[in-house]
Amino acid sequence: MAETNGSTTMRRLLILILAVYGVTAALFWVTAVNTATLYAVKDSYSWQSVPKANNGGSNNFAITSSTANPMNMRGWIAFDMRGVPNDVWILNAELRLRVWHKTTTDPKLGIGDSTGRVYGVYRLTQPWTEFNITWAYQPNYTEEHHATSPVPPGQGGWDGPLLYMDWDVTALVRDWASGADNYGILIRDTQENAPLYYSTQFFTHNKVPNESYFPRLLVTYVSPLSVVILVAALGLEGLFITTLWRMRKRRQDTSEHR
Ligand SMILES: [Ca+2]
Repeated sequence: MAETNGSTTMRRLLILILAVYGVTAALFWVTAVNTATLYAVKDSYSWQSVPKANNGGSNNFAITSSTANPMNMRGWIAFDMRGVPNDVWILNAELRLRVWHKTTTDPKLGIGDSTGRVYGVYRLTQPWTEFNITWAYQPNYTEEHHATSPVPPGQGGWDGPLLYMDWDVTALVRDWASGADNYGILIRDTQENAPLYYSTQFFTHNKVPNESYFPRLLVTYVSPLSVVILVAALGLEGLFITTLWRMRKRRQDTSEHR
């Protein structure tokens, strides 16, 4: 009989622990973990074949790889990081671009399907302006903490379907948070000068109907203070549960010895 009581107590205790810790974790996630959506503050792209042209006002930009004209194309975007508070811990950062149009296979025209092409995102190390940047006048960038992603299957469009391409840029955004100058990013095909013409066009923040078209950075962060509060809460709850357990045990021992 004592054994049955013991296992019932154990089960109740386990449920209590799971409930208390589960509620705490859920509360923490809802109240302390935030995601900021930062839209592009400037974006532009350039053609290698027209090296002195600026496309800062275009409603799209293309990332292209090709040895033949119009050759390679690269894009540049910047975000205002003031949308993320100082001194927070960045848990995750994701770059998200909405796809307008991808090239599809046409061997006669020397065009390839851009699905699966790997595009890299690199941290810029020099300033630039939206309406001055050109292929001939590009800011430098670093390979450090760069991110890569394959072009997703499917096709985009002005009226949908909604197709996004994402990069995990957590390490790159952490560089900005820890003091690296934020000049924005470069996006380019990691294998430029392809024998076929591969191109993916994305929407920009210019001349598009609304923000759903804009390039964006989704930054998920938590403040160190809320982590301290979480650890303290879990500690106190642990203490509370241990005390309950000890009281139960003592009462049980007393009744068994009667
Ligand atoms: Ca622009």
